[in-house]
Amino acid sequence: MKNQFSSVRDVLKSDEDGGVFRVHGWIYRTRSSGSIVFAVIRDSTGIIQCTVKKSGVPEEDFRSAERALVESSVEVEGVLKKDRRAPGGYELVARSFSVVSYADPFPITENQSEPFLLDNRHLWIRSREQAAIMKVKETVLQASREWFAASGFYEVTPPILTTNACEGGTTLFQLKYFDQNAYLSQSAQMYLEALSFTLERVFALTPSFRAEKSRTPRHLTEYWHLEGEEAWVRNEGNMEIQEELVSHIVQSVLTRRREELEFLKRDTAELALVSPPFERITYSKAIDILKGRGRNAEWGEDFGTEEERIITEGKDRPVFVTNFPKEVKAFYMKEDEEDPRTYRCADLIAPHGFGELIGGSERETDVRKMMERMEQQSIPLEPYRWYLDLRRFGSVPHSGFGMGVERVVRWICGLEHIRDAVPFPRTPSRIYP
Ligand code: NSS
Repeated sequence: MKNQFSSVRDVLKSDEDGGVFRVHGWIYRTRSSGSIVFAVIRDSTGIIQCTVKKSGVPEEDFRSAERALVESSVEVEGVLKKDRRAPGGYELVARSFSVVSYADPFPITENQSEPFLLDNRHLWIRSREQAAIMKVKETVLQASREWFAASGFYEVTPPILTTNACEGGTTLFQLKYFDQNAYLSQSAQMYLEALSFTLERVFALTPSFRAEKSRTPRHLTEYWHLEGEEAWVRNEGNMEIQEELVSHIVQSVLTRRREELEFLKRDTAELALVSPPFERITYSKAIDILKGRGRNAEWGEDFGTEEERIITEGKDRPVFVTNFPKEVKAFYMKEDEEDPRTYRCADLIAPHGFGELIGGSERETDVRKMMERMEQQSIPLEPYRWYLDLRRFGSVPHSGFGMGVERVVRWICGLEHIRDAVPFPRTPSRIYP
């Protein structure tokens, strides 16, 4: 008899028919029929069916089991018994059953509306689907950190409160910083550039904020941003880093989170193919593809979801689109001397409409070119004085990228909406709970 509590996974894995185990968790499902209660118990590792028989437990325990509603927290001691019909192939025949805390009637039942579920997100995150997604996300983050560490990157901690807009003034959340105006960070990039001239290869995982009113299945107003910056690396090297990172993430999820992907009904055959190199096509070529498919695409326009879907049609892994026109990208990118209408940049686009996972570029090192562009675009110089300084004190070629963690989780899990890739989504219409 084991004194301590075992996880549901360990109990099921033990394969110890007749063994005595104690588990604690929450009631996932329950039904009773006279002298027997079937309570399925959930913990962080899985679910197990507990059979509580009137004749098998103290009288008081049986009454507790009958009374306890879904999501009550419980402790059960029982004998493990093979049962093909039970989830996991075993049930726990209770010897004792005690309730830690009785739950009120649980508001979440089957077939509820999306707004209702989002209002009750603090409870909805207990669902097995949400648990599976959060576990995949944990692996995405862990695998990223592993890859960066193995590739000579330092993890650093840039600020979130800033006075400069990295990705343009239209999507800034402004706040009062005592008697100054400040913003929530859109990207750590500029600080990472500064840090890359100390540590050469740096990365950071930070929340990023975009005051985008776009209600799409791929936009959040607060998301987790994984960004890398590398001194002495040009755009091509930057893409190599990204394809290796993304491949390591995908392969790690495939080996460590197979069960979760199966639960989410994700077809993994295609993910298994994700390995370097990823295809690279220029923006101009992408425009030709779009035109070839009968799409009204003009050189100089940015791509939306539909364009990205068409460009990646028939592809089984993400594709880099390089050399975007200057007018659709930010002022800090490096001009491509071979095609000065464009920057040395790349967006990484996932197939099947999952869209842009990463935005990256080589950075402009010529302070004059940068200031000219800022002037043309009416960007005030003062907040960027420190950023321009980086070009004045031993600048070197450098590049970097930002990966939307929820975009990647959405793609890997095959989720319809990005909000399910984050436990408490923030969108234009939602900041509760
Ligand atoms: O605007 S980005 O394309 N690029 C940057 O912010 C660079 N300053 C990053 C860098 O070079 N260090 O955003 C990067 C990624 C983009 O590809 C998406 O995957 C994700 O950030 N992203 C978002 N995810 C969720 N919701 C929203 N609104 C969002 N915006 C960008």
